[in-house]
Amino acid sequence: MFLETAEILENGKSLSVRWNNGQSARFHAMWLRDNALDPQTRAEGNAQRLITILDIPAETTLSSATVNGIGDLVLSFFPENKEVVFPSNWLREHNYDIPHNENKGWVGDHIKTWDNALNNSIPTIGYAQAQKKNHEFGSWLGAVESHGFAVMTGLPVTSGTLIDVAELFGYVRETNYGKFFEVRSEINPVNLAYTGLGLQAHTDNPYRDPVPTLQLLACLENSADGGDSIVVDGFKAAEILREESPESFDLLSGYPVRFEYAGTDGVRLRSKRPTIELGPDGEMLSIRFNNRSSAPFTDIPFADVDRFYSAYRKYAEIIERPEMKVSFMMQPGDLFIVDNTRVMHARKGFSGAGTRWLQGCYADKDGLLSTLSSIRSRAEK
Ligand code: AKG
Repeated sequence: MFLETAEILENGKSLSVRWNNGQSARFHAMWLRDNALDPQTRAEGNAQRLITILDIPAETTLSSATVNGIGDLVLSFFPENKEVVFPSNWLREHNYDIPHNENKGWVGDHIKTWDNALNNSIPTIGYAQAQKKNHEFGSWLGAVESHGFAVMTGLPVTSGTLIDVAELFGYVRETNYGKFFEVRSEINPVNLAYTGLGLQAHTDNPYRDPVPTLQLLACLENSADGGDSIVVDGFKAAEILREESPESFDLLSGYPVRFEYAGTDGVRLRSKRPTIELGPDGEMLSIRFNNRSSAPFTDIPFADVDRFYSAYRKYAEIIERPEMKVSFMMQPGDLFIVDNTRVMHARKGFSGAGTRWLQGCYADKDGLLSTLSSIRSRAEK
């Protein structure tokens, strides 16, 4: 696609362009100057910006705007008298003159919320395939981005292999639980996860700030009775809450709650964040939900506490609906990964003569998304 016209508006404070498909957009002179692509503004190679906002004159306007022979935009900025070319496709990809989402709790197009229909199509890859870091592995990472949940099978049943999985796409986040931790019944557990109790659907470690954004759990043994794994999409549950009770959604996104962990000597972790965290533009950013590590809520005005508890209960009830739950039984060599800012995991209680042994570790989404993006751009070449 190429540009056909460019017209200066507001005495040079902005301009309007039109592409050959009829689409048009406006851009501000200040925005264009700040985002200039020339080598004095952006370093060649790493593309980092070489100037600060203070290097741009506050009175910047456009003194001329034309379309060149290949349909790109050529601009002159006043008072710097600086000429900059903007490729037509770059402008289209960075167009901000578009309708913006005004609903609270919207999710981007890259996010697909789900319920238990996902039981029939859980994104899954074999470990051997993942190690090739090819297109299939890219699709699996893409599922972690879009669904916040995916399964890997065929791992060697040896201690620590989950670290090798995390290192296929990023970096392990080491915590007070170690580089990885054992999830099995213990006599004096430092965490209720290390017992045979059932665990309500939760996001992990909400008492950290920032929370680990990914959790991996790998199975080494599973011959106990019970212990089924369950995952629930916290964004989907929040969407349902917003639909069924907008007031509850506003309460859970409008007031912070507190979390705390003090189960090990020398460790005292605390955080204060909302259950449903929204960005300043209303985008749903994350969920923190964990009955075991909730601390007393002391930031909700007295007058709103009853309404808050009723909202909190509604959200918990939605999470418990059978149609929200994807359930599966982990077998030795299986691993699952969740986006810990969105997807909750639970397990049924287990007992009996057999053994259930999982190992868990944390990692972060930035590394995963960076690997995904580089696999995708390799595929485009
Ligand atoms: C955790 O380690 O965070 C758990 O929730 C344990 C899950 C399980 O045992 O299946």
